[in-house]
Amino acid sequence: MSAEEETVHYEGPAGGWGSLRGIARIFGREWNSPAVTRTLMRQNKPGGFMCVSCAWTKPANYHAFEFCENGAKATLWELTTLRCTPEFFEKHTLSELRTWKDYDLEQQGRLTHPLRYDAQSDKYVPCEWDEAFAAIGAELRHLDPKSVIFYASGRASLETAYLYALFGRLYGHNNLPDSSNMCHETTSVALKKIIGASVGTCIYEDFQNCDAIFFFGQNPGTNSPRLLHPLQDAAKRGVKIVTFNPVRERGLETFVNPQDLEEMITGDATRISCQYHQVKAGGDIAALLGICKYVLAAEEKLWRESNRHVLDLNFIEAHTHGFGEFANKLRALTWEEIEAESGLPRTALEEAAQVYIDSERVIGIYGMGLTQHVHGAENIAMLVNLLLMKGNIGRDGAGVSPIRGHSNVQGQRTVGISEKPELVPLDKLGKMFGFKPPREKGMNTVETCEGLRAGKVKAFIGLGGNFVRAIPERDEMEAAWTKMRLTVQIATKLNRSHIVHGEVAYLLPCLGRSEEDIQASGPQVVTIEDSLSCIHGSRSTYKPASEHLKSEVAIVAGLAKTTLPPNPKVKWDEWVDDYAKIRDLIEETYPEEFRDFNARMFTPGGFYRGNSARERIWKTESGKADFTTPSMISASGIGNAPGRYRLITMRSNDQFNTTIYGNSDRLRGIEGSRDVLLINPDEMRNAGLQSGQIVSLVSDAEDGVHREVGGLAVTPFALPAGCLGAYYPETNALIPLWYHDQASKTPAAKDVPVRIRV
Ligand SMILES: Nc1nc2c(c(=O)[nH]1)N[C@H]1C(S)=C(S)[C@@H](COP(=O)(O)OP(=O)(O)OC[C@H]3O[C@@H](n4cnc5c(=O)[nH]c(N)nc54)[C@H](O)[C@@H]3O)O[C@H]1N2
Ligand SMILES: Nc1nc2c(c(=O)[nH]1)N[C@H]1C(S)=C(S)[C@@H](COP(=O)(O)OP(=O)(O)OC[C@H]3O[C@@H](n4cnc5c(=O)[nH]c(N)nc54)[C@H](O)[C@@H]3O)O[C@H]1N2
Ligand SMILES: [Mo]
Repeated sequence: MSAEEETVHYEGPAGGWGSLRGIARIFGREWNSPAVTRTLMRQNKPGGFMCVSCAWTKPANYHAFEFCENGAKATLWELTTLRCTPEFFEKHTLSELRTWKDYDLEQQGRLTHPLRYDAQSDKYVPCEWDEAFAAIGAELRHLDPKSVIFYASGRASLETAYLYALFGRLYGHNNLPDSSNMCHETTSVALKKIIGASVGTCIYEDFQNCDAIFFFGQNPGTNSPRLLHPLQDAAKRGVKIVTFNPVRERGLETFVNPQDLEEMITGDATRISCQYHQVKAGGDIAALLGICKYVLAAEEKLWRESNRHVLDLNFIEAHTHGFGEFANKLRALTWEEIEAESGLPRTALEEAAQVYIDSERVIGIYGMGLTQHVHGAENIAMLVNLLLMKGNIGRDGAGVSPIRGHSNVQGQRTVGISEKPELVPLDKLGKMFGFKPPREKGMNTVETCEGLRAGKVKAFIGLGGNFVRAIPERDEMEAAWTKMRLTVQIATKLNRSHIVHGEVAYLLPCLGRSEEDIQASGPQVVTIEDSLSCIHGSRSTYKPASEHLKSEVAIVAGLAKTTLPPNPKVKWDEWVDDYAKIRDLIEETYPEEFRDFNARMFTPGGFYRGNSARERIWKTESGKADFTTPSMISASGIGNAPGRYRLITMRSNDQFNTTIYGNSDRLRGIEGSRDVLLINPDEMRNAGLQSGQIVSLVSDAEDGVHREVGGLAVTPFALPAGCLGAYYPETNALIPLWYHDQASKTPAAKDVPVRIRV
């Protein structure tokens, strides 16, 4: 049997009929209603509503259906007809609900009423909004603001995010962690340090003008399917897409555009990647060092032989810092070291390097495969090193392009949600609202968990998200969570973070972005920022799930009003009545980025907020773009040991983070269960395991802590030697809290040290 036949895999292309069947299987009838169809047709178009799924850009030249399989799933999940009412909570205690699976909790549908935890019955009971706001305000007034966390998941609008951050600072802290602390914080820290801009430098046109794309650790087929459109166009133009990923992801292999009738009928799939390198998890620093080493050798050879250059020496001279040291490192490294750590042969890396040498304009794309590592920042720095060698930043058709996760996660940071006070215009806020903003650094996600452990965190407000499910070290954290005095969750659907709770607990149901939001001045618009730094207005006319829901803006304002003393410059009611006034505040705070905000928010394709690195203005310490010489060759935080594997925690095609839509991971051929352990067939045999055998994973982090996740079915899958795959969030109990990127504290979820226990 060939290795291919032996493993679980999927033969069809990404997209195609499978994607339509994928939607129909989950939503059946629901997806046929005229109101739902109308809403989907307006998704991601100017004047319509912006998808709640991923952050990929919404181009001006949109398709008839500018939504994808997973965007449609996310919208339909929000527009479901199922309701999670007070009657449901009357029937179930929270102790009982804690034994439920994530899927079954969310499957109850949309939350309809504000709820208060009643300790006597161990149930959530309905309450009035005013009662909830008053009680929460009273609790917050009694607590030390420094002991309170205001978490945000990256979905809430710019308007909500701005007010939420303002509320936090008026209250007296910078404790504003965000889902991005588990995601692209590595990007924000690394890019800021080396190119002086914390976000990607590419715009949409770059994808139309590039000659090659180097693609690291991002899975567009599942996580940003609309990115497959420009990738397909690029591949058809002959752009060379060179991919590095331990998993052979279908979306990076072949794609049939479900929007293209002819392709759908003929089944003509486009090949996406021209080279696919199954790098070992944590092996990207080594792989990139190998590529850079070959490029440098090619430069030295060409110069010797014909006095010409491979590198852009003018750019390196005028715009960068640290090249000499980096070049010395490349010369000193041996190919043996590079091959051992990357898991790739020298010839494969040379082949990739040759594409880089031959291409005039190159884009580097990446996702969680680079950011979620102990040396994630060095992963990103190495990709930037490669790009800098030929001046591929700040030029048309070139640049670095991190693919963001949540639909407005980048924007929330832009408008002030940050635990890092130095990134926020505090003086300006102080003047605008007549107060002294707190200067002390706030807690990020990992620090919040450390604070919980130490008993320093007394209250947690969650603006969306599912914190206890998303974080590492789950078992210890869930226990610590219940020691808090107050937990408040603002949410659309029931999840684990609502039923693990503090002494006083409230669950506040909000409108989703796909629903109509009417306030005193009429229907409201909200705005978001996408992965390419374009700002879009979003408006929906869909009838809300319940008449008792409030908008996130109204909930944040409601909480702030009962918590803070009156301040004539802070006009919560006026802002809730008309969100255009909040946009005016955003413009006043960030005049360069948000000029004429209200007038420009429906610009087709969004309006671009600009990027200094794209203009080759380097706001770094050296005043230039920095070459980084990594002191390590592996992104892994812990050495190799016999029996130790690197566990990759993965997303399936049927989930959005902790929201599980179903048990199909179609594009990987895994059906029916998420409780699987993916392993290379040779490795499986070497470990004496059999396909289908049920095993446990135990932590091998050498810190004496027992962490275990059991009930996993061994599944042969084409992974590099030494790597395992299993799903997030089920396996989060295996990630030590201390195991995170050194620069940004992003948990290292893509290389978790484990052993298999039979
Ligand atoms: N449908 C759907 N869409 C989503 C989400 C979702 O859960 N479902 N989540 C949203 C969010 S918040 C985010 S952040 C993004 C996440 O989107 P991605 O960035 O794509 O995140 P992952 O799927 O976790 O992992 C990305 C890829 O990294 C690869 N990988 C793992 N380890 C390594 C490594 O060491 N090196 C390399 N080169 N590759 C590696 C994995 O095989 C995988 O293909 O998607 C967003 N969009
Ligand atoms: N092991 C491992 N752990 C990971 C990751 C990984 O790859 N591996 N990925 C990390 C990443 S990239 C991220 S971003 C985090 C995700 O962490 P979070 O962002 O905290 O989690 P989500 O699962 O996206 O949150 C889902 C919940 O959000 C609520 N919700 C949905 N829509 C709305 C809305 O419009 N408003 C409000 N207020 N609430 C809403 C619903 O109640 C839903 O249950 O997980 C991280 N954790
Ligand atoms: Mo994310």
